[in-house]
Amino acid sequence: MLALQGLVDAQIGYRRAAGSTRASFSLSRADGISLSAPTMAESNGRNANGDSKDRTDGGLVHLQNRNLQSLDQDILYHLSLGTRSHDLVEMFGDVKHGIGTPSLQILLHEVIKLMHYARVKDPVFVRIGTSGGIGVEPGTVVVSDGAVNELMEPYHEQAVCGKMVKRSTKLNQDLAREIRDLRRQSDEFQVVNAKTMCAMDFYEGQGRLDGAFCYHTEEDKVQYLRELHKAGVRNIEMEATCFAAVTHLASIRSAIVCVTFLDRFKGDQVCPPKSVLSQWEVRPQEIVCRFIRRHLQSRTN
Ligand code: R2B
Ligand code: URA
Repeated sequence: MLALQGLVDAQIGYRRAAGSTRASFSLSRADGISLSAPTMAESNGRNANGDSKDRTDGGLVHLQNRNLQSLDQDILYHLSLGTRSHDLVEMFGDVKHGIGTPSLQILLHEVIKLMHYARVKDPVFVRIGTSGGIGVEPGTVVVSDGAVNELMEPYHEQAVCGKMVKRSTKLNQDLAREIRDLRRQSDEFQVVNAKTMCAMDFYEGQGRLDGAFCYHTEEDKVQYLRELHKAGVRNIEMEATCFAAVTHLASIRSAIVCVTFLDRFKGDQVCPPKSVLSQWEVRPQEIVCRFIRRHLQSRTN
């Protein structure tokens, strides 16, 4: 039997709010957030551990990153908000995200147990989602043939009872190739096999310069992206190592299929309009549907 678990960016617990496809908001006054240029300029020199004496001013939150000053607008991608497109002073976001390895790992534990109790045979798990590309055309679908951590190691690390446990992130190469080959000539996008880097954070952890803090330089970022590219990495997301390691541990065949939303060599912000992102977002689903169809057909023939 074939069971497919499509994990769309592990967005567990999302509720849809009007006008938002990614998160839910309850709106009220934004009286705790400020982006004051002088404070950012002053505070950029602070040490990266966050050891500053007083980072608030009458309760206002200051952003310690002067890079933000040069942005035309700051797109808060996960919140579907922008500093120009929305009146943030009028809005306050109470956001419920399920992004990253911790929430995914909980889900995988329970889905794997479910497979066992339901007596499912030979399941295939596929994670589908979005990612940032490295040196590939935005909109490209990357079918991972390896998953590495931020240090480019093929492991998922986790503390268990106070001891670090390293688990291999080996992915099934035949499955990765089979899914890549499902691209049709008529598809307006490329489908490639490559390594995927899994980060614990969207901003500093992915070398971005546009987080609320930034203590690295543009040169550090570019050098890091070049090293990743040289190691065969073509996209960055936030669940791959956990997904690969946990399914490998459970002897479940699995694949990771993610579309890229931007080329990180060219920037950090996810700029394409929502209509374009929505079209790109379904590409992994299209490819994976072809895979499901093919296997269902071969079972009925
Ligand atoms: C890709 O996109 C999400 C962050 O924007 C995260 O879940 C991931 O892996
Ligand atoms: N998801 C990520 O984790 N990184 C990106 O750059 C885009 C989507």
